Amino acid sequence: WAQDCQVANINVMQNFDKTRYAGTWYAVGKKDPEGLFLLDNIVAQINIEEDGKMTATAQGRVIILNNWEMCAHMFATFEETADPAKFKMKYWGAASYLQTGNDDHWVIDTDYDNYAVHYSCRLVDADGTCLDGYSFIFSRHSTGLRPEDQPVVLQKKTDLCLLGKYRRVTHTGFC
Ligand code: ODT
Repeated sequence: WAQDCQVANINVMQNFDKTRYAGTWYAVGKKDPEGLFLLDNIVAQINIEEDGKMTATAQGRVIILNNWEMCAHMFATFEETADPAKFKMKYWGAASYLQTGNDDHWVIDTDYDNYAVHYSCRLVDADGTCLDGYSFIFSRHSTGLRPEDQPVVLQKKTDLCLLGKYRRVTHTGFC
């Protein structure tokens, strides 16, 4: 069996429960997209609104205009799709010069209490593989993944054809 790396064949979380996904997540690993935006100190807060819709806020260190370092405050709304683990995420910043966009937000795997593996392909190539995408490894703990979660996450990185493409996201208290 060979990995085909087709975006359409990526397995996402089964029976995804957004209410259990809610709360604070610390990014501990990230595979960057082209035109990287969030650098480190990335913390996301997922909320479930009274109407049941998922929203989020996030912050992270960014560098804009080449050398202006700041903490970006970002907002997002999520549109549900036929698959409960696949969302469309519309996002924007607290300031107009921050990034805006509409990305896929796929939950690949999570135990809800410790780790989550996120994936977003922005551009699917003609051969069905991802030409430009990003992925976050989230932890409930700012210190990183628990040792017992590391093999699970490693397997998911491999499944996503992104093994070796992640960098560690540090939390220094900048944001
Ligand atoms: O850093 C990059 O280059 C790619 C990331 C761009 C999207 C960042 C927008 C964050 C929107 C607000 C909050 C959402 C939280 C969701 C969790 C995961 C994705 C950031």
